Amino acid sequence: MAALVAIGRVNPVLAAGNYIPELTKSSFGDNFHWGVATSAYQIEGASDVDGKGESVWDRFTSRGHIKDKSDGKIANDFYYRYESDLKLLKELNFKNFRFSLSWPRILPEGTGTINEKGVDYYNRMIDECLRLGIEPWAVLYHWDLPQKLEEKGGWTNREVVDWFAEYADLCTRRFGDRVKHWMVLNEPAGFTTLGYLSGTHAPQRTGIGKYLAAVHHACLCQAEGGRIIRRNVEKSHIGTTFSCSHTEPYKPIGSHQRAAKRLDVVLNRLFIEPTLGMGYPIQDLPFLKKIEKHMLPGDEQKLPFEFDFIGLQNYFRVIAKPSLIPVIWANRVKPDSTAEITEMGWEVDPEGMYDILKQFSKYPVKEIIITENGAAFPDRLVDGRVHDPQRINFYKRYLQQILKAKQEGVNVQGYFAWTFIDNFEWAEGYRPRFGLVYNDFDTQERIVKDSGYWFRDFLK
Ligand code: GBH
Repeated sequence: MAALVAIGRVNPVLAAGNYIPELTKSSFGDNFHWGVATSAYQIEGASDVDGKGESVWDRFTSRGHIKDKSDGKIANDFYYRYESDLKLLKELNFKNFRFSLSWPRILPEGTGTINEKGVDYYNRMIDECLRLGIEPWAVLYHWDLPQKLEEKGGWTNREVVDWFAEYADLCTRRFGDRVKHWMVLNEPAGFTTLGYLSGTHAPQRTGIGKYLAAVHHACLCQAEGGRIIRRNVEKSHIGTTFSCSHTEPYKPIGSHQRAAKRLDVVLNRLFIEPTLGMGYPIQDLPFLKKIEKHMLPGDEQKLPFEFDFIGLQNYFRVIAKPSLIPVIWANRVKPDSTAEITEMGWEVDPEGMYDILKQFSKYPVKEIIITENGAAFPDRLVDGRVHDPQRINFYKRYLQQILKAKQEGVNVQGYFAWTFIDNFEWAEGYRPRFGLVYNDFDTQERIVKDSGYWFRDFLK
């Protein structure tokens, strides 16, 4: 805690004696949704079988952009192993499974011809969930855009709104009789920033103009996707997910506070505020005015949608200081040497989860669900076991902060651990392991980590 104080964390909770509630499943309530989250490209494998089309991630990985030169061709082989994996999920006492639908598996060209074998796979997987008493939670888009669409401009082309509408319509018609929980996008801040600005992710086509176009089109799809689900799915429970990080100034002085505020705009506010009918937060980051160049008359009315829940995904806080380069809204300060960090270099900061929940609860949203939270640590398989006390500790502390926020009136109704099984961690490859279950990538053997057993007992 000393390290946090040293970098100027202003936390009234700590000042007030840092009350931490006792962690029990029942204190979250009987209707609380406990689950794990996954995504198609990260676990399915089968990247070019049964008619699946190429995605931007197939292309990106084939160019050797991944740290360990790997790709998602096999990943966890979940496409073929979903039955035993879902059985294992049930044994760990999770009742909810979050997965994403792979757009190019369903529509290989992005639009037009339907790949029935891909649809079949999801039908079988969804049916297996239901047979086991596991609730399926589907995400329409978790970053694997069909390569064919990227070749037409991808998220920077406004036509993506029509392409996405066709895809969303198809998915909800085919699966909506059985899937009731839907999420439109996974972390639009993630795929727009990493894919079209920093270029660390696919499709690595970067520039401020491309980024802003992608942001606006993602916001249009977010709302349009919601409307399509509502139209096609009876008794639906509709959400979308946002990454978020509690943002603090490095020093308690004006320039740092302003930097933190700018970073807060791009990390936390940019995608939710248009959905709520508040428009883009241009006032607090004037540079965003350039987004208007990508807007057509009537767009403002198309941006809002009343979601049943918003999914928040929180991993770390962000500390900001000003940047000397005008186009960069702020610099991020790396955690210092005394901070507790994960294998991703992310700071373990449970209180940041509490802070961000408090921040988002000020918006008029019906319900919040933590749709991702978790950590990578350097796990080792020793004598058939994986002892990961750091991860157990991580989960306990983050869950305590969620519970605390909930007890103070924040309407959090679910929690999804990221993630079920060690998988393809995007640009990092297979090294950072986030799973509750260890994966031996040579044999595809699944070994439940101590943290997996911890959840099993906690959820009993
Ligand atoms: C999630 O992203 C992903 O949904 C999931 O697929 C992934 O495996 C998991 O986390 C673990 O990494 O910081 O300005 O670049 C979480 C990481 C945090 C990345 C927020 C994007 C926002 C844009 N994301 N970040 S920025």
